[in-house]
Amino acid sequence: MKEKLEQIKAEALKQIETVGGQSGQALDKLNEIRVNYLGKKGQLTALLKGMKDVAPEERPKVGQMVNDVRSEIEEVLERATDKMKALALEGRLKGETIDVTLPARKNNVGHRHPNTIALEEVERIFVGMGYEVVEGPEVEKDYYNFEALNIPADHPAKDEQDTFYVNGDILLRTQTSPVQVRVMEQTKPPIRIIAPGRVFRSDEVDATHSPSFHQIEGLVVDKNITFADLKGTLAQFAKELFGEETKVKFRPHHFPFTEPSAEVDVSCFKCGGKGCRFCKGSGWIEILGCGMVHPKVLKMSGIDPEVYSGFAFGVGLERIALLKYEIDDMRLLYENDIRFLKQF
Ligand code: 2NM
Repeated sequence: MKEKLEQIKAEALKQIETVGGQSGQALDKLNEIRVNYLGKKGQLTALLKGMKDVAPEERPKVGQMVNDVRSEIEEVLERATDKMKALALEGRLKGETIDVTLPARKNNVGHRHPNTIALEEVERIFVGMGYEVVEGPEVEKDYYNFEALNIPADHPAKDEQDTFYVNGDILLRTQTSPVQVRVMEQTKPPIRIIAPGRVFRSDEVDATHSPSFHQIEGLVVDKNITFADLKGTLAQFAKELFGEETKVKFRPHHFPFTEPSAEVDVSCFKCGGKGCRFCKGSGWIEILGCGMVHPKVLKMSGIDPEVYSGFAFGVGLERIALLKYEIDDMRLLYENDIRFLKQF
């Protein structure tokens, strides 16, 4: 019995020792050895079954010997298995070594949207003239969007078809002037602000319309502000935006919140005013609306029109972007087609 045990042990250890080669296969082989010697139908188990032939008083001693051999084989197997696993890991890590000399994968760097480029350009111009940039809520009270701007209940701009209502009193702002009303309520003049932001109108989508677009409105309130200040400011704005040669033309217009009011054209920056396809032959391009803030509007916001006066203007951001980058369809600004956006 004892000799048999020694023989099994020597055999097993030798087999374990000779396992090598490819690590995956080596691990399989080690498992095979485990099953062969230690498994349910293995050689040591078979030996234990032969215990009935051993004299009863010898059994504990023989049992102890079998267990010792089992432990030893187990231990050696475990060490061999660990070693093979370490070898396997080492091999895998070697295979995954990064070649730092390979050229890097090309990185696609994005850039600002043409709307944003145009917005930042307009902001830069007005901040340079001492204006502050202010923002306000896109969901507004009827009061700030219409009433405080002297837009009466029966004004066409209030038509259900043109305005998105949340309820009878709350709506999506149709312009950013409500931001300016809020500033007038809270600030003692002088006020010099621009209010850029998203506005909403219930318009069908086409090349020049969208239910959601962006506006930049300006407001100046102080003592002795005149139409001459408005004219000089917008003339300077046009020069900075479209070039030093740019001229401005003020055409009488009507807005409920300004009096007098005007629409402003700039000389065509493509043809210099001679007339071309870009300006549809007229030499002029319409860019914004403006006027002297209506005394009623100042008064409603707590500013005394006998002491203060002001001018205001509003310009569509998309209109500026379309003109500046010679884009002929506003929808391109919203589709986020990378082939389009890459061009700016
Ligand atoms: C425009 C045209 C003319 C305007 C008026 C005001 C306020 F709040 F002072 F009354 N903000 N913006 C205004 C004036 C806007 O957009 C075409």
